[in-house]
Amino acid sequence: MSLKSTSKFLSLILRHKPQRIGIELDEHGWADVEELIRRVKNLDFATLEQIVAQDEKQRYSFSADKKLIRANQGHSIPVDVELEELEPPEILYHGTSESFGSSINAQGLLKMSRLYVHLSSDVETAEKVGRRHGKPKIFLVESLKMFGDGYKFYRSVNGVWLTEHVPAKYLRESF
Ligand code: HQG
Repeated sequence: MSLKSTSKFLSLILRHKPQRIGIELDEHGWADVEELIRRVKNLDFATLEQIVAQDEKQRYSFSADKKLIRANQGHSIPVDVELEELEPPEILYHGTSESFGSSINAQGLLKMSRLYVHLSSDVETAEKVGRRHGKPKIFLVESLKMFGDGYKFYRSVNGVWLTEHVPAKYLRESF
């Protein structure tokens, strides 16, 4: 397996389905490194280190002693990855498919299967995220206004902004 496909498989295990390889995550999303290596074919510690260091989106972190590993964000299973609660910038961006536009305009941004709605601080990243779903469409989120109205925002250690729900009144369509 290439590093990229191994990294994708790790996302599945560490964010969504640890049971797929018969492991459990603790309440903070950590998996035991030795156990993970034992259960994933052709995975060794050096490869894992390389993925943690080089993953294009810095999706994973080791604990200080490198005995544990977790995904930094993106989970669908309920774990508390100790996200940093922060005041957001004035505007954040969400990339989606054009085909979801009218539903999003009606319901706002929902977290769907994940624990949070994922937002980015730059349009380029949002474009890339949107392209995963089809013809991309970008929504601008009036995040500072939301924050002022009491909504909480978090930033994962790899720089993804997260919030539980973005009501439609804080959304603007770009372009
Ligand atoms: C859409 C990737 C209809 C939402 C990315 C999105 C990200 C609605 C889809 C991270 C809706 C959920 C997360 C509504 C939201 N009606 N559709 N009311 N509200 N949606 O994959 O944000 O590469 O769960 O717009 O880079 O696309 O995996 O979320 O299109 O950071 O590390 O429902 O995943 O990171 O899709 O992506 P997802 P996402 P990784």
